[in-house]
Amino acid sequence: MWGALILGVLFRGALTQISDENLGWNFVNEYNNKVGSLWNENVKKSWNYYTNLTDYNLEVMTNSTLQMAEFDKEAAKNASTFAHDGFGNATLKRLFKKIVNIGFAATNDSEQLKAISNLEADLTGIYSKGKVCLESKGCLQLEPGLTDIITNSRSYEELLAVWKGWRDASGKLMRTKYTDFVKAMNAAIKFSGFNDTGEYWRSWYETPTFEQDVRTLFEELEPLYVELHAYVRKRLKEKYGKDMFPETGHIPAHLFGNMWAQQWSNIYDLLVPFPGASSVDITAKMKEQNYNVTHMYRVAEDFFMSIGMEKMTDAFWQNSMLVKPTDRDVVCHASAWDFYDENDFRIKQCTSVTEDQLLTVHHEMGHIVYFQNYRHQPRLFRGGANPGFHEGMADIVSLSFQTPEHMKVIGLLDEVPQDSDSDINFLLKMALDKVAFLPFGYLIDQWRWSVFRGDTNSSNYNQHWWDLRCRFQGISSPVKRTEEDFDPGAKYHIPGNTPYIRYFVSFVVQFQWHEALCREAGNTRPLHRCDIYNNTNAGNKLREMLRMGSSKPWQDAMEAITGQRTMSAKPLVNYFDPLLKWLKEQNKEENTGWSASCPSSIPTPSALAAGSANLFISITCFVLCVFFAFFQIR
Ligand code: BJ2
Ligand code: ZN
Repeated sequence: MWGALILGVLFRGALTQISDENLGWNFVNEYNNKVGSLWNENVKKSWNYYTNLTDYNLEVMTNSTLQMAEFDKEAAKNASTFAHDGFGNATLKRLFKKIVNIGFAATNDSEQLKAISNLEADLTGIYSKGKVCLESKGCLQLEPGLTDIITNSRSYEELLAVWKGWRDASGKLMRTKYTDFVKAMNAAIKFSGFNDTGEYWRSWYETPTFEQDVRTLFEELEPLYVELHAYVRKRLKEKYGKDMFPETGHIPAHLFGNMWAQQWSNIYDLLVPFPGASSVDITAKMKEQNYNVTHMYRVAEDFFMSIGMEKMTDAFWQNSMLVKPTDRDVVCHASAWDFYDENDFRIKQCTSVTEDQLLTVHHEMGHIVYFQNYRHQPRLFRGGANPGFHEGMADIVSLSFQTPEHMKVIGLLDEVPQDSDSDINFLLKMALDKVAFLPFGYLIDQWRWSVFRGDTNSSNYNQHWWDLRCRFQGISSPVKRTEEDFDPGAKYHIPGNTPYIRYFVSFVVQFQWHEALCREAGNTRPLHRCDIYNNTNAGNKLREMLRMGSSKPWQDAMEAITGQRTMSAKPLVNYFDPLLKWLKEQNKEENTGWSASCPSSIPTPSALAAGSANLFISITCFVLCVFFAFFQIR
């Protein structure tokens, strides 16, 4: 299938490995040309499934994935006829390395691959079709219905019903399939020489000390999180009553305005440090100004263009799915798609008009801007410098966009406040997203790596999940959990099989980049008030990194933007320094921190306790009545 070039290559390769780099270049060029239409077809078929969850679309997608795996295997075999390890040209060597490392496709058992593809799609389907039926509001999906309630309700019981309902409707149905999924992936990845799937995922970071490096970063950031946690706990106790909180210091997981307690800014109204000072309700402002979905995407596009990035292509506007269709099941979880033809880039999002969603629009468009910037690269290099870089790029704009300065520019704030109380208000709001996320971003793959290693299995999936949630986030389940439940499955990236440590990396590096770009922009304000909007110097600096795609090790990409070659937690710590001082002051009387293990008993809300007491009384009455009636009759 590779034509004369490969035949020649194979013939000579059978005798001795080829060291001629010119032949190597011919090989990778031919690979690049062939892979274009194959990847394009495969992405189209995945898109068709994700935007219309039918069995037929699933079958078409799976067939295409299997076909691609065949191609990968053949290409890897042919590439190994080259002595590529000895190539002098680093780019050529890197391209060969990518052709040879084919991950799961290396398996000799196509049934395994089929199982992986089908299970991933099945699990994603369960997540995306999940519904919770509530007495008061009918049956709701995660987006927008359940999310609306979790975001806006301030009733302990209602939040609890939605929190538990979602876990019953999603994760709980995935247990067996997930166990099979792990088994199939681990079996297949052995053919690529990895001990387990976690080791394979970590290899994308090309850093032998990666696991230790992220641990060190996390530990550097933990003191900041602990202070935020203590402050939030104090305020939530005031709202919901002390007796709702376990003695261990954990916070019940359903009270954060977010289904997974991963980002907490939706409960900012309960936590605002200085109610008299400036703070805006962006969602309310957006509604007041009649924002619609298209306008949200235009606002994001305008930001990227203001720093010198290209506009979205016509294909983007024609092909994207920006609102939730009403006539079919789709995967609502927002995502960005590269079709590898240099023109077709799409976002799939069930967009509603809220502040959270406006940030997600910027996030997904950030991915698209990365795609656009590396589209001139060979297809094998069309990826982030590492997965954390793609996510960092997706979020970088959020640090400028949310400043009061920028809110004023786009008309969502009337006056830019200059007083220190308003500044603390703003920093707390940012911390509720950017600091609260850190332990969550860290722990998801701690759980998955442990599952892939075999240290955690189906007999303790949920136990280990909650051990990590309690230990790192300091949150606990508001209702009893058992191994009947599978709470990891209630978070998209577990059924969707998207590695998660990338987001932890992103939340660290985005502050490094923000600092570097603000320096480039000649910013004189504190880092948290810097807005790079309209600054093409900052944009050019960012582009230097984006253009590289994955053609160089990530350390080179980091150097292009920051001048340093390592990840560092310092810029994030510096950014929040004024808030940390303020939080410490607030927490003077508090016992900060929490027990390493989960609470052994769960406080029960009085209404629910009253509910169960009533039920007990009713049953007792019923039994007594039957008893007396029986004797009466006799
Ligand atoms: C909302 C966002 C992901 C993302 C989607 C789904 C999984 C991968 C992609 C990739 C991008 C790429 C998301 C945002 C921050 C925290 C996290 C969360 N959706 N993905 N194709 N986020 O990263 O955009 O679009 O690399 O090509 O999941 O937990 O919400
Ligand atoms: Zn992303």
